[in-house]
Amino acid sequence: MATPLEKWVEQQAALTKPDEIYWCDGSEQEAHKLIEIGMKREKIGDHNVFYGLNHKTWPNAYLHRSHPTDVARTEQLTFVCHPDKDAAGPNNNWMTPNEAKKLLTGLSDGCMRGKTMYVMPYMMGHPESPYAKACVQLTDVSYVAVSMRIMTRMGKNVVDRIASRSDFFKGLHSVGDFDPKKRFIMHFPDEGLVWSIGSGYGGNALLGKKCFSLRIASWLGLQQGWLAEHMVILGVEDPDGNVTYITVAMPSACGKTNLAMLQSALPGYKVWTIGDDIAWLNVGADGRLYAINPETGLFGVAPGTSNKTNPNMVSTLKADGFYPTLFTNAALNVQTNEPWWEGFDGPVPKNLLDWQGKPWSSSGGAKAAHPNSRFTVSVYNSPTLSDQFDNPAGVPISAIILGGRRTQVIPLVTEAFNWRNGVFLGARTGSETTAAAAHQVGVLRRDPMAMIPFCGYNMGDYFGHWLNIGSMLKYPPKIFAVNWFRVDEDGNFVWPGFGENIRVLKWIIERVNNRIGARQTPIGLVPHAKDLNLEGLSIPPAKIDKLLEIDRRGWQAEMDEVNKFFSQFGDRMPAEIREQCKSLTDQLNV
Ligand code: GTP
Ligand code: SPV
Ligand code: MN
Repeated sequence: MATPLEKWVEQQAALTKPDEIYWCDGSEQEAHKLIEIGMKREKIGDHNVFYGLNHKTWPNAYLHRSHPTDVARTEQLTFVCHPDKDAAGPNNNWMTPNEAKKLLTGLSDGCMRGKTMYVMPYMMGHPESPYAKACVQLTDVSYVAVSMRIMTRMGKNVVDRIASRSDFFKGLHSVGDFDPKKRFIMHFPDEGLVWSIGSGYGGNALLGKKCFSLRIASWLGLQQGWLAEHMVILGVEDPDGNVTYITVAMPSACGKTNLAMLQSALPGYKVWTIGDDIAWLNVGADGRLYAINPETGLFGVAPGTSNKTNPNMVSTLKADGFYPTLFTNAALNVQTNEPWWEGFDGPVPKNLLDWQGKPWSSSGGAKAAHPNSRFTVSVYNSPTLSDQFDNPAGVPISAIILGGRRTQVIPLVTEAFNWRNGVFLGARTGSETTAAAAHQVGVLRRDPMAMIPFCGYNMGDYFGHWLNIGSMLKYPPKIFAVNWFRVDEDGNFVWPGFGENIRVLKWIIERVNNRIGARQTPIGLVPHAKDLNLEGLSIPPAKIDKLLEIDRRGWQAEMDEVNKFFSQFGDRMPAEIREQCKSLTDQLNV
């Protein structure tokens, strides 16, 4: 008798019609076999897409080039298909499940002809964690199979675990013919199903990541009383050896990975990495909030990564680990067969191919590496990996940071008055858009809790859910906002960022431990300049004051935008958040 899993795979194969079906076992040999197949067989047009790199300097590393129209998440083609439109909310594209399935069935008919269908059983979360979820993704490209093996706990044992159950989470993925007009990333939250066609890139194709672990999981969390968030999880060790666990939400390409692996500029402090992108947060029996990272890999932004900004990441990328490391859409130094990107160490190499494999010259003004070029690397390669990474229970969280990329107005750091005010602080967050998604870069948009592209249901309900979680916590974490991205009149970043961000984390930890005071303002608590350790930095005091000032006019304009944003959600916006919004607007207007 076929199991529900086997039946489901058969049905998808009947629709997509692959030449072969291959069940992945997650072994080392298999990863190398899949890479070999990718290097030999996979093509876009008549170009190869997968290449070995110089294994003397970049052990076990490979370069992948995606289709030139397929270089970032496509939010406009991403749908959340609840039966009821209001359940999806104004923050999601929506279709009825029937309509969506009809469309996708048409596009998927025979889409794997001539290809292999890879069946990938994987866990999100440690298998022994009560919070872990068993999933199966199907795909027709080896790049996705190799990437999923780095990003998740993939293996045969997951099939045994699913056994005769039918409640595993399903993902059907095909690159189709890469036609952007036939590209859709569709979610069916009630069925635990993601169906994605036409894209082989990142969050569109690695369905365990944003699709399952945020959009579907956030919906599960709403039903079951937990939170799935776009957050880093890190431990900060102080000079006495005490470790404080913190989660940090920031929109895409706003500094999460860098923060998760921060190399402290202050002696005696050390950051331990648990996650760099996704946190599942559960209320523990002791009334504290516990975080696990469902992933096992880092899908990080390459440009800007160097020994100066993030030495721990360079070590991670160069480690000769068990899993291969993939670079996607980086430039290639043909002389040395090494990857390269803007902001990497040393002078710009002479003989570069750009991210599409064409000879590159700096004179054209175009970047050699795509601005959203990325690496996929195992978190187990990281020298900063926390000893709690595989703890099935997760780590207890003392502070939550909700950030964004803002060149103006938003202070370096702010503390909310309490959890409920923290929910408002997160809800009012905006950020300037980046190259992580296909849209205009540098435009200010509202991005509450960095979840606007990832919340799998109506965001009005989401704020209510955050308030409820707060009521379930006996020891709610303190909530903060940070902004590393203020610029001066010349457009230069005022705050040095990266390893220097430890100075802000130190202030936060001292606030968590009630060791220092803070200045009360209408928008929250901000540091007294004297409480920030700025030793060794050469920022003029006037600039620090600017980073901590309350720009009343700027805030008035900000609250106009926030009011407009909130009003879209009508009555689904909790009354309490609307009242806080009104009260802050009134205080700014006196
Ligand atoms: P996603 O993987 O898209 O979710 O991104 P992320 O939030 O993990 O962002 P990441 O850490 O990869 O950083 C994105 C870009 O911001 C890179 O080019 C970094 O060099 C830059 N960046 C990160 N931290 C800082 C900082 O503290 N200051 C400044 N100025 N830039 C930063
Ligand atoms: C993001 O865009 O937030 C990412 C990259 O982490 S992706 O996996 O493409 O979503
Ligand atoms: Mn992300």
